[in-house]
Amino acid sequence: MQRTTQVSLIGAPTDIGAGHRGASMGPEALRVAGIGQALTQRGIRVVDRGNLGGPMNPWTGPVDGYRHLAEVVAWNRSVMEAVAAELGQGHLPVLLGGDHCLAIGSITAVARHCQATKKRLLVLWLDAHADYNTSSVTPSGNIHGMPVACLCGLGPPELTELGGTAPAISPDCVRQIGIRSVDTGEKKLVRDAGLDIYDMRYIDEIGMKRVMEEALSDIDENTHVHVSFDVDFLDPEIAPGVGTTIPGGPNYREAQLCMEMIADRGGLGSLDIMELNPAFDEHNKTAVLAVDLVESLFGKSTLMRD
Ligand SMILES: [Mn+2]
Repeated sequence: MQRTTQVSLIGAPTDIGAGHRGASMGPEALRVAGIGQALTQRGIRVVDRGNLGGPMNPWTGPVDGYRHLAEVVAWNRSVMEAVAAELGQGHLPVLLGGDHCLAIGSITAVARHCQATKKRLLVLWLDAHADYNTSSVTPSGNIHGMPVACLCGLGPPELTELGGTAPAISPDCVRQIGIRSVDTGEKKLVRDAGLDIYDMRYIDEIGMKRVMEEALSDIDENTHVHVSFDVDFLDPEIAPGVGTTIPGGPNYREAQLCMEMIADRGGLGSLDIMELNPAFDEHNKTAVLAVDLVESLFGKSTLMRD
């Protein structure tokens, strides 16, 4: 990003697509942890747009394989419109989630913006999960396990066609990093789609540095980089404040390096910070860590180099 680019914070306080209640408190926890001030201190102009509104969580079971589909659609439509409005003004939208189903709205907006401005889109999906479930293979019906599939055209038309036509994106513009939990039926879908997955086994084997070099290798000046940061990407030892903790994630240094290398490469155009769940957190420490990592994503080096 350019130093003069305005960052717009957009809160989406809902857990409509999640399997646990509480991600609805994520936006405020990120504000309490100082997300706005941290970016302002980096010399970035930050405007907090406040929170979007939407339907309450009815907390009902799945219908035809989906929980709360109508409410998920309503929230995603308002996220899509808010993100599109910021991009249209040349701002860098930062979506404060909220559960990860909202990435459907966010990335649909980003994809349409890239199409209109003839930019190439690269989505970096930092997550413990592939989020590539469909109604026929999902164990739970929770739509936060489905956003990547929906964006790639697999899912209910209300979500796959949120931006008008499906698919919103092609699987080959997605790089998934940190993956360590893929459901049985989901594995086949992920393979069939040819998703580019840098799982924890691969990170263990070759290290975060080489993983990020590979994942970022084809970024050029015309690339819009969208980072969709699910806080459960991080190891639960350092980030307990999420609903779906999976052991064996990146540690503090690996996560910092990941963010720093994205920053070094340039091209960041939009960001989601998702699934932070204060109900599971300890004195807001996961929110503080997320803010720390976002600072690195915006160019604050933890090393003695600047
Ligand atoms: Mn996720």
